[in-house]
Amino acid sequence: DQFGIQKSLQILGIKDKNPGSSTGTKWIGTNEAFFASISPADGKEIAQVQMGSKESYEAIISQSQKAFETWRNVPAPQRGEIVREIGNALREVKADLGKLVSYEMGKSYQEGLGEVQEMIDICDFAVGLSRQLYGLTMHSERPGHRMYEQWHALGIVGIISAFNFPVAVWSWNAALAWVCGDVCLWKPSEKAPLSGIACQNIAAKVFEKHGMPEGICSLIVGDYKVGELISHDKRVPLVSATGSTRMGKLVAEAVGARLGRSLLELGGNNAIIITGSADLDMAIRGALFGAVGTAGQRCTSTRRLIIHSSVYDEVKSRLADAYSKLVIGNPLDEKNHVGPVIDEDAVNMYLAALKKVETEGGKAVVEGGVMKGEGYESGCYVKPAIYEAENHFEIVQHETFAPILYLIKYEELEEAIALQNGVPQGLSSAIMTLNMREAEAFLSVAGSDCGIANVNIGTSGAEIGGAFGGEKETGGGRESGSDAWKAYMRRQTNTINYSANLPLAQGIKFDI
Ligand code: UN1
Repeated sequence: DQFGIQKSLQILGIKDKNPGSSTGTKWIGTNEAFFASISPADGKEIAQVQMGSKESYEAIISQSQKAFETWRNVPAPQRGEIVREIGNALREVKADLGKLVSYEMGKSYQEGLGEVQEMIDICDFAVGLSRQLYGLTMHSERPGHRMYEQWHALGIVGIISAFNFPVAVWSWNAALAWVCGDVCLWKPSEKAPLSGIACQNIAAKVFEKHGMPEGICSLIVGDYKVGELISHDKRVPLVSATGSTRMGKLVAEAVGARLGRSLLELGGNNAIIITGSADLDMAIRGALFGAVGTAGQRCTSTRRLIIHSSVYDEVKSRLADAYSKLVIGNPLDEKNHVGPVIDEDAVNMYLAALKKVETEGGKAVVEGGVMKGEGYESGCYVKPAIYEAENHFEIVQHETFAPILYLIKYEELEEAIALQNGVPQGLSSAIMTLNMREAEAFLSVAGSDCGIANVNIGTSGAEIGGAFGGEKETGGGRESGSDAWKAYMRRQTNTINYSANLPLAQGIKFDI
């Protein structure tokens, strides 16, 4: 146990066999099977987790409904105080939780730490927000009348998160939802359930310490079937789902059919435009981290480089050179740059994509392949690949969750923007340029159509202070910073008459 995994598991309260359903500090056993969470780093079983069931789901929902009645009446700044303590508890275990995330999901230890930092940051943000859940006041058209709006808690928020950010995305939702007065039911990815259980242990302890009822933070481990329970359930007014566009459409359909709300953060197909005036040192570094960081498994990962013809050859050769220096290996070993993808299915999708890009006419700049030999026993380590391709290729239009980067050449900026926008997804985008006209054109209404558009920064690694999410097949949801909190509340418009008359709006006369 070279990296001290066992000690971290112990600190995080992970046992050999873990029930997967919880209302907080109470864990609920089911009749469902236990399954192993396998680390893609070394292929070893970390621990076992039990699937939730229809019964454990029902138990959680009824406890959550009760808890909501208490929690919504706790003043928002006091709710913020509890979220502050959750943030502090996360600070204490940052190294252990970062390690577990790295080991269970396969991202580098540095990125595991970064993910926990993102949780701490959103807790801080939510604490401030707990005193800033502002509504507007309006001037009434009627004398002796006052109008204003207020924001009320919604109820149970269902959070469905993906394996690639197994803890941070939950916290973006939960920290905001809690200060808004909602209670949360989380279905973590069944590909990284232990990271979820660790977070559940941390948050539940804080709620318990404050004498809060069970049911404010709940968790249920399961596959798409549990996801279906959540998305079809009228008792869950908001479902926040992160994952594939395919999954998001199913969630949106089910939630929409009952006129519930969904908040979707789905696939990206993110490009960096590298213009003729770009600082190429920065462009290469930005592209490199964006494309190979998290082994290409961020929804913000850089998948396409749209490069001006005047710098195309230079960018291509410098990238190939940088790729040749990448060290692939155990993500917990800090000398490695690239860890594994999540599982064998992901390896197969990567291989299928490589095959597809070749049949469509792509040309390899850096060849891919599966790593073999010592240190790669899990079978989940793949070589980051680069292909020259065309934007219209079916495979380029598609989000492959793996480190495959496509190079596309352009002549005019307008064309580059059209290529950048010419995919079904609309999450993140970037331009590398020192030319103010190019930068502003890219940011203008006729520029990038994405939810995130950056200048001289890569596509991934957004800060929590901004609203996170994207357009088109990315699903339109916004999480995290700015005014994303509004999605977790219901707005109520109030008109108050303090006059002795009852005039109707729009000057309507109605006398008897
Ligand atoms: C995701 O990949 O689902 O902007 C989230 C980023 C991270 C979050 C990514 N802060 O890359």
